Amino acid sequence: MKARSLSPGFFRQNRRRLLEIMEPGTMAVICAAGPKLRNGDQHYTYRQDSDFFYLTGMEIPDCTLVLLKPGSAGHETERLFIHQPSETEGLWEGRAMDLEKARLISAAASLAWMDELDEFLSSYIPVFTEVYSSLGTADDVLTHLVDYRLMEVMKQRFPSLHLRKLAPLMTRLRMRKSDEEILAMRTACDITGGAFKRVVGRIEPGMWEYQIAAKLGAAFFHAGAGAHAFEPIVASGKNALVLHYISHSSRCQKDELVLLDFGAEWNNYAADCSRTVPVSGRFSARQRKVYQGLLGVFYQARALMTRGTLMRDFHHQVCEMMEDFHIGLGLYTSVEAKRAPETAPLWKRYYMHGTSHSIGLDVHDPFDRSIAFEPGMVFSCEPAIYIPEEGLGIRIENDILIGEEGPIDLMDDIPLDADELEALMNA
Ligand SMILES: [Mn+2]
Repeated sequence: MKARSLSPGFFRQNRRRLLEIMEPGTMAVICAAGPKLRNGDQHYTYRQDSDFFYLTGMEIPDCTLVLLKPGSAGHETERLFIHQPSETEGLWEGRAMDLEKARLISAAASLAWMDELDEFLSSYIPVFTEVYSSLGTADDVLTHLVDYRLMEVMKQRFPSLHLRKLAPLMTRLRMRKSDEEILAMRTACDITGGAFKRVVGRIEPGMWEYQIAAKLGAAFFHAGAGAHAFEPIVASGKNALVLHYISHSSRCQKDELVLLDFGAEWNNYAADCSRTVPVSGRFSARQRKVYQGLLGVFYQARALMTRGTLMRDFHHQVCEMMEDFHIGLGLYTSVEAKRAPETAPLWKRYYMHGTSHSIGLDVHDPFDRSIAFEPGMVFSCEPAIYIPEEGLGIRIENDILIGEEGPIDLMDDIPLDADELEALMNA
C-alpha cells in the first residue's frame, strides 16, 4: 500500500461499535497476524489480519488490541500494545513504529509496548473471565497462531478463562461498509479496471497465460496497489472450466476465449473482477451468442441487487434465468428441465457456483446470509456458464454496492459488451 486512505477516526469508530455489541463484563483480545514463513528464513509478504486492521489500522506484526467492557459501573477501556523495535531490527528493517505514530494511525486512547501485555492481561483476566478471541474453529489455529499461543498460556494460568467467538461480532460490523471503506473499494476497483483496459489490448494468440497474469500484476503495482486481493485466474480455452485455475501454464490459442478473474487490493480492501475475452480479439459466432446471452443474465441479476433481498432468493432467481438461457442455447430442452429432479436441476451442470459473495477487507468477506441486502453492503455479481462439451467457460463479474436507490456498479466503466471488448482489443 502506497498511501493511507482510512482515517484514525474510522478505526476508533470500529472499536466503539465493537464495544457496543460486546456483552457487558467481557474482554476482547485480538492479535496482529504473525509473519508467515515461506521457505528457509524467508517470509511471505506481510498482510495484516483483516479484523485487526479494521480495529487498529496497524500493519505490523506483534501487536495486540485489548478492549474491556465492564459489567455495570466503570469505564470501557481500550489499550493497543505495539511491538517495540530492537536496535538490530532498526538496522535490518528500518522499522520506525513508535507509540506516537501508532496513536496517530489508530486513534487509540491508550497505548503501550508489547512487553507490558502479559502483566495487563494477568491483572484483568481474573475479573474478565469471558474473553472474545479470533479463535473458534480448528482452522483458526492455523490462521490465528499468535492468538492461539497467547490464549493457551493464559488458559493454563487462569483456568476460569472462557473463550467466546469474536467472529460473529466482527461479521456484523464488517458487513456494512462506511463511506471511507467504499472509497477505498472504489479505488481498488478503479485500479483493477485500469489494469484490464491496459492489458486486454495486448492479449494475442500464442501468449502464455502467466504472461497475461504478469501484465495484470504489473499494472496493479504500477498504480500503487499493495497486492493482488487474491491469486489471479487466467484461464484460456478449457482451463476456464476449472473454477480456480491458477497454474497459468498454457498458451492461449487463437480460437479460444481467455477468462480473467483478478482484483487489486487498496488499503487492504479488495476488488474482484472477471472478464472473458477472445484471444484473437474477435468472438466467433457461437462464442458471441453465449457471451451476450450471459451478459443479459448479468444485467438482469444486477438489477435484482436491491435492499431487502436475501442472497439465497437472489441466487435462486438468477438460476431460473440461467435455465431459460441454457434452453435458448440448446443445452437442454424445457421438457428435460421440468423432468429433472429438484435435487439435481439441469442448470447446475453448467453453473455450479453461487452468484454472489460479500467483498471488503477479504475478497470473500464475512457475511451473515440470514440478513437481507442493505445499503452500504458490497457484493460480487458473477453469473457464469461452463460448457464442458464445447470447452467453453465464461464468467462476468462486477462489484456491486447496495445503494439507497438501487444497485451501484463499482465497475461500471470496465467494458462488458462484446462489441466494446472487441473495439478495445483491436484499438
Ligand atoms: Mn468473486
